Formats: sequence, C-alpha cells, structure tokens
Amino acid sequence: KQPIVSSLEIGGVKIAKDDVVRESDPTNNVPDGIFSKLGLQLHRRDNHPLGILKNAIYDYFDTSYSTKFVKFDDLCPLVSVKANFDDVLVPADHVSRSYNDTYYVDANTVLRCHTSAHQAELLRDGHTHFLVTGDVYRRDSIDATHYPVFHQMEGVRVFSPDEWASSGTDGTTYAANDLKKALEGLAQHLFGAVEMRWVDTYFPFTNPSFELEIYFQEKWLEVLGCGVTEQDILKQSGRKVDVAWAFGLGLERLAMVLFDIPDIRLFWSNDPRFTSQFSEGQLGTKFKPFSKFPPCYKDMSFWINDSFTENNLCEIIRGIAGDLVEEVLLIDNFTNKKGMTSHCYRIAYRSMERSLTDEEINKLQWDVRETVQSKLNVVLRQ
Ligand code: FA5
Ligand code: MG
Repeated sequence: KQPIVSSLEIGGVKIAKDDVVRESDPTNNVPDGIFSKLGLQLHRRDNHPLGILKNAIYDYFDTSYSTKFVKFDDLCPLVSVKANFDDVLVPADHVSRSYNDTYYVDANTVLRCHTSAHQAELLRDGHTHFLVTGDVYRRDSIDATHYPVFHQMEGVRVFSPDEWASSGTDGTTYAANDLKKALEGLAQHLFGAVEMRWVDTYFPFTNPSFELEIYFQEKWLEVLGCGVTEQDILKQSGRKVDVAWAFGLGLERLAMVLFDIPDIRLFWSNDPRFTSQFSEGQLGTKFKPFSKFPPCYKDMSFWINDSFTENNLCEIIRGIAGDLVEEVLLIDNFTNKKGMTSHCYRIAYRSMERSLTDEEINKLQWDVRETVQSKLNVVLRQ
C-alpha cells in the first residue's frame, strides 16, 4: 500500500489534499485513488520502464534529429481549463470536456488530460522545439491497456518559412513529411523491426492528423497521435508565418510493446519481482511474468437510468477493488418492451502479485454491488 500523503509539491507548486479532493463540492470529481497518484512521477525514475523509455526517446531526438529539443518533465499536472482545452482549440461542446471524461479540481481547473495542455504556453514563451513528459488523467474504461492515470510525451517543432522555402512543397506538406519521418525513425530506434501503420484521424489542434498503430498481442494498438499544428494556435502565440508539427505519445503503450509488459497496472507495482527486472539504460529487457494467477469473474446486471455511464461504474469499481480489478466488460445489453435498458457487466478480478481468496473477492463484489446500487441509482437484477 502507498502511504496517503496530505500535501505534496510538484514542479514548485505546493498542493494540499483538499485543493484536489472535495467530495461535497459538485465542481470537483477527483477521488482519493487519483490523488494518491499525484506526484509519483514514474517517468522521472531512471530504473522504471517509463523512465527508461523517456530517456531512450530523449536519446533518439538528441542524436538523430536535426535540432535539439528543450525538455520538460516536471510541469504541474493541475492546469486551467483554458490551457487544457481552449488554448488547443477543443470545441466548447467536445465530449472530452465533460465531467464524465475529465477530472475537475474546480470549474476552472482540471488534472491535465493530455500533455498538449502545455503547448500554447510554451509557444507563447518563445519555445520552438520542445518535449513535455508528464502524468495525465482521464476517466475511462478498465482493461489491460487503459488506466485512469498514464503518461504522455508531447513533442512540438516549429519551422520558419526559410526552412521549407527551398523544398518545393508548402509548409504543411513539409512539416507533415518531417513529422512522419521523425516518428518512423523513433519507432525504428526503439523497436527495430515492428509492424506499424499510419491511420488518418481528427484532433482539434492539428490538421492533417494521424495516429500510429503497432501490432501487439494480436491487435493493432494505438500508440500516438500527431499532426500539423492548427494555424490558429501559432497565430495566438505570435507566430503567424510559421508552421509546426506536434505529437503526443502514450508512454505506457510503447513500454508495453517494448518490454513485453502485459498489463498497464504493472507500471504502478512496487513488487520487487517487477521493479528489479528493469535498470537504467536497458531498453531491450523483456519482462518475465513472475507467475500468472487465475482471474475470477463476477457478473452483475442492472436496469440503467438516463444518467448511467460506464466511466462512473468503472470509477466505483476501481475505488473499491483498486488494482485488483483487471477488466470491466459489457457482455449483455437489451431494452425491454417498457423501454427499460439492462446492462450486464463482467468484472475480472486478478492480482498481479498473489492469488486472491474466494472470500476476498466475494467481499469486493458485495461492496461493488452495494455501492453501484446506492451511488448510481440503478436497479440490480441479479
Ligand atoms: C491526445 O491526447 C492528443 N493530445 C495527442 C496529440 C498531441 C495529437 C499533439 C496531435 C498533436 P489521444 O487521446 O489519442 O490523443 O491520446 C494519445 C495517446 O495516449 C494514445 O495514442 C495512447 O497511446 C495513449 N492513451 C490514451 N488513453 C489512454 C489510457 N486510458 N491509458 C493509457 N494510454 C492511453
Ligand atoms: Mg486516440
């Protein structure tokens, strides 16, 4: 168990627990479990897979890219709604702004949901090449590749017109080509040969926008988003004539592929059988599972109401079972003649470190059922 601290300091900012968690405040939706992750900064531990990966990416950009990037990895994760959303042109009605998707500290402050929250300010400060690494927070579903706290690295690179003038292409094409080349080079540097593909996508802050996917555990896994920065972002930072690219990569996703880490919860493990397998500068290590304990499945079905969301359900389950919950999966969904909708969820419980007793799991499941019923106002069916 991690000790519960009541205050901490990140990047020079002092944070007290009541600044972040206030259960009675309707403009706040941060639970204890999320507060307990603040300030851990896994990406700054040189012997942790995320720190090893961060350093390897630094290394790639230092040695293989035409200009040096300025690096930030200690920026405070409490940011304004303006920085997290407005400054990167996220529309007022975009789902990512909802209390269902984002952790709000108050109506104007969030736990950053991406490292893009720092783009505009750093551009305004005059930076033209930078990498920002940090912990980011999202209300989300539960499975082996999703966790409510994870880590991203943002990269931004600004070009002035003289840099693309002689290329025979326009600034946007020039930046898009440079971006893809840089990221393919990064994938090569990290993985050697790996199956990957580019997928066109949409982000409010880039156009065109792309995602890079890598083939992992028999599926295509999305590892990063990127694109050519929207002109309005550059204009707002006083760079009307320039063009830029930006990327945001998911460090856990890349580290899972790189180190063969099968479940995202392991990054938070203090078990020496996990931590001792990694050391500074060792990029090629393949994680050897210390044993695979059997999962235990529990189903629960209930009639939902209009305000039901899966993220709310997952947060309750995570709040009770912590890292003992491995996956929450909707396995049945129907609406009856009266218009009532029933959902059945299958919860997989499994510890990464030990085998769980029936008694322990039954107690967790009992708590989950009681809390889901009382907090989400659903009607349990079985
Ligand atoms: C973003 O967050 C954009 N800010 C990325 C970006 C930056 C695009 C700059 C363009 C320019 P997205 O929500 O897709 O995009 O997340 C980026 C990456 O974070 C994903 O590709 C994935 O690798 C990782 N990721 C997203 N959600 C989770 C999660 N719940 N757990 C672990 N990793 C996640
Ligand atoms: Mg995405």
